[in-house]
Amino acid sequence: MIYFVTGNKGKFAEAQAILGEVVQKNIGYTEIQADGLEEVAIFGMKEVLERLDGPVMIEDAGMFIEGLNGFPGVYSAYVFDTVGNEGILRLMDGMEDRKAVFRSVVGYAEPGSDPVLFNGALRGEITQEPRGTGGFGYDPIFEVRGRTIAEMSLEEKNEISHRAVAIRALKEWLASRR
Ligand code: ITT
Repeated sequence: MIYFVTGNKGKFAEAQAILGEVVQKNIGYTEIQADGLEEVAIFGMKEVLERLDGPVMIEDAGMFIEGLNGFPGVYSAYVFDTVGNEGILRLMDGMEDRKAVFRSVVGYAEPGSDPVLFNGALRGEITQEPRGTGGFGYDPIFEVRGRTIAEMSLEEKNEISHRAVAIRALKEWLASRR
């Protein structure tokens, strides 16, 4: 069993559908203010390894909007909690370039071993209006080939998502060691 340290149920459900053997641990960890998701994940891994005895994983994600020079990026959680999807749409009012990318960094480690990181990305566009009721976070305003992620089932999201790519890379890495 792998302990997945996250407070986000949606993330956990997506990870469980891919990995199977995971347990959610909602114990939190310090998300440092850094320029990249990798740094946040490396710092977080050290902290969770000190507190849990067993294989552990964390995942740090963010949405990077090209026309806003990568905003909200590493501040995605703060921006979502403060102004949310409506705030993003207002900020982008009248903007033509709506390209954006979701990025995911998964950190994994076992006690006494060095953490390993896996990356995933999903390119898409920010919609004009929120659509759909599935997923979580920015999913209703993030469109891929005509549909928002919130209009997809969990299975469909897992076929393409940033998180699924990173978690499948972890899964393959684990299998290659057996
Ligand atoms: P943790 O406890 O795992 O940190 P979190 O929800 O704080 O959970 P992140 O810091 O990784 O997760 O996420 C940053 C923000 O981006 C947060 O507001 C999420 O809702 C949002 N987000 C992350 N992954 C997403 C996805 O797949 N679809 C839509 N929004 C996502």
